[in-house]
Amino acid sequence: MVADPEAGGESCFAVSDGRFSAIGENVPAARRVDLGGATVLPGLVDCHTHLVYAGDRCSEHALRLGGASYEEIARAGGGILSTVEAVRTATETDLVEAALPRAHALIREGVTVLEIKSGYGLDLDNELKLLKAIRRLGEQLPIRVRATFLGAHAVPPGRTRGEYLREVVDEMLPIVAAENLADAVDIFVETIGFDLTDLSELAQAADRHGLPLRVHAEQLSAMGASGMAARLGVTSCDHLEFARPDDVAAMAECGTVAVLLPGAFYFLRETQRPPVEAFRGAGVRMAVASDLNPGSSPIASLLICMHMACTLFGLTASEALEAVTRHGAAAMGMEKTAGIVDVGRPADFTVWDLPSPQHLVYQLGGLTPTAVYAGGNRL
Ligand code: DI6
Ligand code: FE
Repeated sequence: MVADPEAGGESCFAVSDGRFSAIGENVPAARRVDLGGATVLPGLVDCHTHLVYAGDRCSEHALRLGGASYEEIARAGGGILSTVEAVRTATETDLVEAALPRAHALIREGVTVLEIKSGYGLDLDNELKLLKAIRRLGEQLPIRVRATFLGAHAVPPGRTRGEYLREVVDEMLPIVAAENLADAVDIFVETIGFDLTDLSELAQAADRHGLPLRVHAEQLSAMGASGMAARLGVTSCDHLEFARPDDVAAMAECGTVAVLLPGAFYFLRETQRPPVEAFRGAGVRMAVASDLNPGSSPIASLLICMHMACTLFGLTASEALEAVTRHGAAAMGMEKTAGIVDVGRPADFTVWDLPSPQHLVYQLGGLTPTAVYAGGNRL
């Protein structure tokens, strides 16, 4: 492949057996593709989505436009629980079919690694159904899909928090792990979700099953979950609008990735921004993801979220690009296998007819790569 002879960077790279095999000036190749001076970037990584769900929450959006808050709707039995009802009546095939167009929208923008969480089942059978749907998407889509078990997303009706967490830890997680249905575990720590004791219990359980933990932390209030989670060894803390200086310090010390989700911030019309300046100053790696879900971020576009990370949160263009490539990969513990063009890595890359990568966060809407390659194959 001949990439960008004028740009002063590497101008050629070779792909063999689905991996980058050489990068340089004049690499040998059996077949050459001239990319005509286009900009080549790594395949994009969307490291935080909930894109397998049924139904929609359009009427809730109308309520929120009329002044109701996300928490008020959740406490009145709407919110996540209304999607849970829709998921429980859907079949695994319904879920796969509903998710496919959303996944394809991301792939068209250049996403080649996609994380998807469960969390709308909230009982054993329905959480397994979601995770199996995610595994099926992984088989059907031409990109890498990673599944995260988010049984601890909300407390189902009629149960106490403690009771339900026991079920997640003692009944669901062992089966999820034994059937290899998840690559990571996640928990929503929030006043309308789970607390710090639950976080520490789930961390121990995930560890026993050899699964990495991630955490939804500090989205709507400051609970200190991100600092504690960092010390517990999670790979990423996600959301983080209310993270405090001691949380940032703990994440810096422990090498935890901060996953910023500007789509949810925008859609919920939040005003408290994550402490980007502090993350930058402390050297915390920042990722950006779509959080694609029906309630707080019905946004099937990682490029729009990158744009919002710049305009709403103050990331620079190059920070936003790293956020959806290397750092997105790191948030999933995939820093060795995704998010960068390097010899030996899977040949996931995107080709753009743009003067520079900065244009990705300049134009809003209507941008697509001219080609997307995953594992060396053109999609
Ligand atoms: N935080 C979020 O933004 C999503 N989950 C979470 O814990 C929202 C999920 C939803 O509202 O359906
Ligand atoms: Fe989320």
